[in-house]
Amino acid sequence: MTTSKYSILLPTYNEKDNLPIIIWLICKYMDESKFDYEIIIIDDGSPDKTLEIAQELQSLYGSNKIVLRPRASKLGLGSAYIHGITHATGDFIVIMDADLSHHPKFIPLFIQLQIEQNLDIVTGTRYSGNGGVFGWDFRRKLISRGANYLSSVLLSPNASDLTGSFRLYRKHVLDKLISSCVSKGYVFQMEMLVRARQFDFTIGELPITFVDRVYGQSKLGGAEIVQYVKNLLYLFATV
Ligand SMILES: Nc1nc2c(ncn2[C@@H]2O[C@H](COP(=O)(O)OP(=O)(O)OP(=O)(O)O)[C@@H](O)[C@H]2O)c(=O)[nH]1
Ligand SMILES: [Mg+2]
Repeated sequence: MTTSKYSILLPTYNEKDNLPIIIWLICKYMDESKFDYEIIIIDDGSPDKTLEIAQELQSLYGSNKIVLRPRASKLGLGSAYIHGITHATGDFIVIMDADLSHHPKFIPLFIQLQIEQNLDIVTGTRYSGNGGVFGWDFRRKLISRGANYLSSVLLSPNASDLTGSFRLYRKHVLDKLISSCVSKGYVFQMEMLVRARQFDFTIGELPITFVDRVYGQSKLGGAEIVQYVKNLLYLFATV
């Protein structure tokens, strides 16, 4: 049994319907496997009042389990992670989406794999083994596959799912990666793995099933795709 503590970062923007379910699931799976953990919710002033729900959940589960680190306005996902990490007290950080696309049942499996192989990073992959994507239309699948294909051609990394964001990091490894990453937006996740290879950090992959967000609106549009490709080319040219 490990004595490590795990800080689970949940960035939220308009996730009031998903939050109670994801918190319940995280606690269920983490309590069952007896790992020490905290959940850090970083809400960016969601107009749907996600923060109020988070406060109710905190009084229900306790402030040692649920830590609130809200910000006043929507400052973006990348900086939400950084903000969360500065408040994390764990030896390991788990990063996941709060929209139920990432099932908490995988977290103990990430942890087991990390322990077995003494890894620096474990990354969920939708594109190898039993991994997969459910609920996406053809367009969305094509974009994700295309983004992964393009980046694997340009960057030839050692991972099959570069754009996924369900991962476990050793704390000091994540600190180092974040301080060396330059990109924002969707490409950020990819740059983290590319830099990890540069620094010779060890990476393990765990096949995950990814389901489309349960409640709320998707915001992936043309502008995000254009930005992704621009950032990717920048990385290609500089890394
Ligand atoms: N704190 C914070 N969280 C954010 C921000 N943007 C997105 N999120 C959260 O980050 C996670 C991932 O964002 P998503 O909107 O699910 O992004 P996606 O999975 O690419 O797209 P869809 O699920 O199709 O909408 C979710 O938990 C969001 O609520 C932000 O600016 N600030
Ligand atoms: Mg999502």
